Formats: sequence, structure tokens, C-alpha cells
Amino acid sequence: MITSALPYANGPIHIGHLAGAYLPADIYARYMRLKGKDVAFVCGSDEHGVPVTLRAKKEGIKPQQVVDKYHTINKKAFEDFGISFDMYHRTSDPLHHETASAFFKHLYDKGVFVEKESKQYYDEQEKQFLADRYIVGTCPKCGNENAYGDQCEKCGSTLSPEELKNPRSALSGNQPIKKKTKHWYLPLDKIQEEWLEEWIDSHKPKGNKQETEEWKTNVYGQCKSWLDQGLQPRAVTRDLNWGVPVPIDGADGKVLYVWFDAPIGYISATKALEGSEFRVHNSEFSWKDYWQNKDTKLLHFIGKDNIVFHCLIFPAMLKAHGDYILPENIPSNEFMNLEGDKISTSRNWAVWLHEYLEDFPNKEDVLRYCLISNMPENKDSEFTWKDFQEKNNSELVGILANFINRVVVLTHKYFDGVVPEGYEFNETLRLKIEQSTNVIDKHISSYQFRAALQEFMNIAREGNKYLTDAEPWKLEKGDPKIPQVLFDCIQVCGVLQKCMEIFLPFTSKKLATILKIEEPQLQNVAPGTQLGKPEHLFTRIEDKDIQKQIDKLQNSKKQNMEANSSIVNPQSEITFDDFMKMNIKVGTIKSAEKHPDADKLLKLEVDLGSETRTIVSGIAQHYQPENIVGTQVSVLTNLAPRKIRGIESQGMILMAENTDGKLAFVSPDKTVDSGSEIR
Ligand code: B3M
Ligand code: ZN
Repeated sequence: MITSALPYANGPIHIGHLAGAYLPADIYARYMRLKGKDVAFVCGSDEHGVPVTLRAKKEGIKPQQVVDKYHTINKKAFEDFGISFDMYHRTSDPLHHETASAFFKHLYDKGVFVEKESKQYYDEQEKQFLADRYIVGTCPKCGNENAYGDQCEKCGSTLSPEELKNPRSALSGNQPIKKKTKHWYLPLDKIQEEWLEEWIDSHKPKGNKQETEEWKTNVYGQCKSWLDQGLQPRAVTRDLNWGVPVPIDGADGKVLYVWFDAPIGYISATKALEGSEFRVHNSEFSWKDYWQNKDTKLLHFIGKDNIVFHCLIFPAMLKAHGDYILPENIPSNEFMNLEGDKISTSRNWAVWLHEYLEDFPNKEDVLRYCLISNMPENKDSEFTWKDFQEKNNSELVGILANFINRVVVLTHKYFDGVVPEGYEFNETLRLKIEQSTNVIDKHISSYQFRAALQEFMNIAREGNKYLTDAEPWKLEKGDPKIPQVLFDCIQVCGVLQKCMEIFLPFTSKKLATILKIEEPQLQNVAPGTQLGKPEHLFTRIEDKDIQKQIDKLQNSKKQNMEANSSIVNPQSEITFDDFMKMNIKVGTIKSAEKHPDADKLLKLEVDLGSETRTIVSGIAQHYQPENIVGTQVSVLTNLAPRKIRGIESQGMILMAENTDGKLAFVSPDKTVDSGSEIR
């Protein structure tokens, strides 16, 4: 049973997601299927949670519209990229609501939860409790000023809103108040003592080299650091209206915490396989064979920011339920960075999968190859477009495609494309290739995909060397060495085709057509086979192709700089000195008129005592000019003057914006002298 972390359906998939949780799982699933294992590989959209509702609010649409959009985009992008899920489900599906509710109810009826009334952060203006990403503040562990109420993305810590320093509402930016509410808690403290700590300890990596099935040191290390601090009871319900409603009395207006319902999404996705074309040859399929059968190996592929949820919280839920197996391994990857910077959705600093597929048609395997060869298996790694071009041109074209093309061209040249008959695979070469496939097996079985891919390329290097050493093109026509060498090289191509099923599925299909290999089979290319026409399986990528991508990223960076320079994060803390840089005074409006060519602007003459200033202000849709003459207003007087639609504005009138978007002047409560300082 193989799962990949359910991506939030609030944005597209990028290369960091692929290198973290999807490509490793896909390689492993493909490989296990080739070995004849009974594999169920599931994923789906994580559609609840605050990330979705925040995106909906930002775009002024409903959460369901957000998830419908990104579920569709992501599902198609994964398919087009060859991620071979048996099921890509979604947590807004009724089957998931049913499964997650039943799971919660089962734990509730068993008395697992602790019911507790507490005071939670509440945004009075938005009339909303502030859970998870609705509240931001400074991470107590690493100082990140934009940590969320449930998790710090920078250091991966799981947090509770109370732990945040300077908490503020992500909705209004206001300081939240505390308000009473009731929630149900998973007693992780008790569970830690009962069995969880012991279970984690049982996965302590033995030596320093990665043995099969051992947990990665960084995974074990993160779990231990949380256990050492002592796990705290964790609320598994929320005061939100988007999610799986809490299925018990007295829980109106509450939903399951997204990190309680999402991992159960793996189970509902497996259930959804019933009735699908999955396992057509095994009509007695039952999802319980994959979740409640102790002979099943359960694996979760994730990124490092999801370790605590998959190694501690979800196993605690599964064990508390009583009918489920626990994960055998959680081979979490670190992060992939892009051109020297962290990948960021909000800063649009990413290579989006659906855009890559549009910009580089029929080059899915080039990106697969690049991401696998650079996979952040034990430490963060880097993607650069230069490296992408280099790997394609010198390895995929220069080694792999070149070898295969030479073999097929020579077979056509000497034998009209027919695989020579009556020859045995050269024993020395066969043993070398067999050795490599055993090394690939060992690497994949211990989740070392970069090393496995390198070993795959060594097979192609071995083939190139064998062909070049033999130099059949220099031999006399009819020399018996020629058919022997080409027969051997064709068998190497057969092994390469098989391995490509795992890493480079699109190229594997092309090569299978050339070698007339109908379906995944273990034997080699049969003598007498009529090979298809030679084809360049990979073609060069030119500078101009990647320059376009580099320019696109530079453009993103420029836009971010501009965006950041104009608005400092309004919630970020400033010093008193920062405030003192602003010179704000009371001004009295002496005259007002509509801006000649901008219907949203008024041109004002404002009396500041010692001087009169011309100020252009975007209030024409809120005030009639004749009604505001004589009004006293607050003016930021030392703002650099700037031309607005042809008129130089010498300052800014401060306005209060109501939640419904209406504007109001910020005026002194009694008449004061024009030019009075505001401090
Ligand atoms: N939706 C992914 C994230 O934290 C989260 C994974 C859920 S897996 C059950 O980015
Ligand atoms: Zn942190």
C-alpha cells in the first residue's frame, strides 16, 4: 500500500512537490509492480483546511470552486507526467466524508478523545475563530515571523496558536481576542507513554548506511525531537465551516481538523478503487486487504514538513482505531530549491508542472530524469535550468539515446534490422548487466532513487564501451563478430527498456516499439525480431529554450521586488524610529474638484498652516467635491511627491477603509489649527 502526500487543492503542483513526494513513490510503485507485487498506489486532493479557504477569500470565490479548479489541474498534470496512481481521489468527495466521519465516530465511541473547553483566538472583526493558517505569528522555535497556528513551514515544527509570539489574524491583521469554545483532543501525551515512543524507537536506524526498510535518520531524528519535548494533546476539531462536519451532538459549526481528515483520505482513496478498473483480474478486491491485513506493507511518501503527521499523529489514530496496520516506512524527502532560492508559491518562484508540460512537449522524461538525479533524499538539493540542459544533452542524448540509436542503425545496416539468430548473450557482459540490475534493486528497495538511476545509466555506459571496444564498423563485412556484438548490444537495450519502465516510462514505450517488446516481460529481445526504425529518443535542448525559463523566473523576482518595495508586510513589526520617519499633519481642504481624466480621483488644495499643498486622492467614488471643502484631514506630508495622471501630488490623505470597502477621513474630533502635528 503506497501513498503520496495529498497536495492541497489551492494551487498547482511544482517540481518541489514532484521531487519530494510523488516521483519517489512512483518509481517505487512501478518497480514493485514489475517485481510482480500486489500494489495499490493512491493519492488525491487535500481539499479542506484553511489554505483553501484563504485562497477562496483572496479570489472572492467559494472554496468548492477553488478545489474544483486545482483538483482538475493537478489530476491531469500528474497523469500527463506519468505518475502512476491507481487512484487520485479527493477529500471533498462524499465517500471521504463518510470514511472520515466513521473513523472519528469510532474513536469517539471508544472514548479515545478528551473533550475540553478552552479559550481560542477569535477575530472580532471577522467573527471567526482563528485556527491553523487563520492565525500567523512568530515561531517560538526558529523566529519565522510568518509561522502558522498549526505549523511552521520554515523549521517544520508543529505548533498550537498559543505558542505563537505576537499572534495576529491572517484575515484582518488584527490582534485576536480569546473566546471560549469546545474541542476534542487526541491524547498524544498518553499515547506517547503507552506505545508510540517505543514504536518510534523500534525504527531507530542502526548504522550510518541506509539499510533496506530502515527509517531515514532525518525522519527518526525529527520524531525523537518531538518525543523528547513531550507530545501534547492535539485538537482534532475546528470552529470552521469548510471541512468534514464533526459527526456527534454538540458539535454544530465544527469540522474535523484538516490533518485529522486528510490522512484518512488515503483510506477513502483505496475504497474508491472498488468498482474501478483496478485489479480487474482480482474481482474479490477489498480495500481492507491493503489497510487491515498485517501482511500488507504500508508506505507513506512525503516531504519533511509532513513527518510529524505521518509518523506520530496518523499512526496514533490508526492504532487507536484498532483495525488498522501501521506504516512500515515513511521515506520522507528533504526540499528541492530552485536557482538558489526556496521554491515559493506565493512569490511565484517555482517551475509549475502544467507549465513545464506546455513549454517542453514530449519531454516528460527529461524532467523526470533531472528530478530523480537531483532528488533531495537526505539533504536539500537544487534545480537549475543549466543543469537540466546539461543532463539532457550530455547524459540522455550523449550516452543513453546515442547508444540505443547506434545499435539500431547498425542492426539495420548489417542485418536489415533483424536481430541475429543463433547467438547467446556474451556471458561477461551479461553478468555485468545482471550485477547492475541487482544494484538497482538494492537501491530502490532502500529508497535510494538517485543511486538507482546512476546504476541504470551505468548499464548504458557499459553498452557504449562494449560497442566502441568492438568497433564492428571496422570489421570486414561477414565477420562473425559483428552479429555477436550487435546481438549482445540489443540485449542491453532490452534491459534498458525494462529499467526505463521505472524511471522514464514515456521513453520506455518508444523503445518497446522499436524493440518490438509488447509488454513488460523479463526475457530479452528475441532473435529474429524485426526491429523498428531507429529514432532519437532524446534531442538536444538549446540555450534559447532554457533562457526563456530563466527570464520567466527573473521576471517573477522583479515583480516580487516591486510588490515588496511598495507594501511592506502590513502586519510586520516596525520600530518607534520607523514611525518617527513619517511626518503627519492636520490639513484643511480649501478646494476640491474632479480630476480632469480619472474618474476615481479628486484634486484637492489642502491648507497645512504654513503652506497649501496640491494633493491627488482616490476618493472621487466616495465623496462629492463640494461636500468636503472645510473638512480637516490627516495628511502624510513627507511622502515623496509623484505625478498622478499628469498632476503632481505633494502628500497623501490618510483614509480608514471599512470592512465593506467604504472610506472615511481620519479627522481630529475638534477643530485644530491647520498644520497641527499628528504623533
Ligand atoms: N496537504 C500537504 C502539505 O502540507 C498536505 C498533505 C496531506 S497528506 C495526508 O503541503
Ligand atoms: Zn519555525
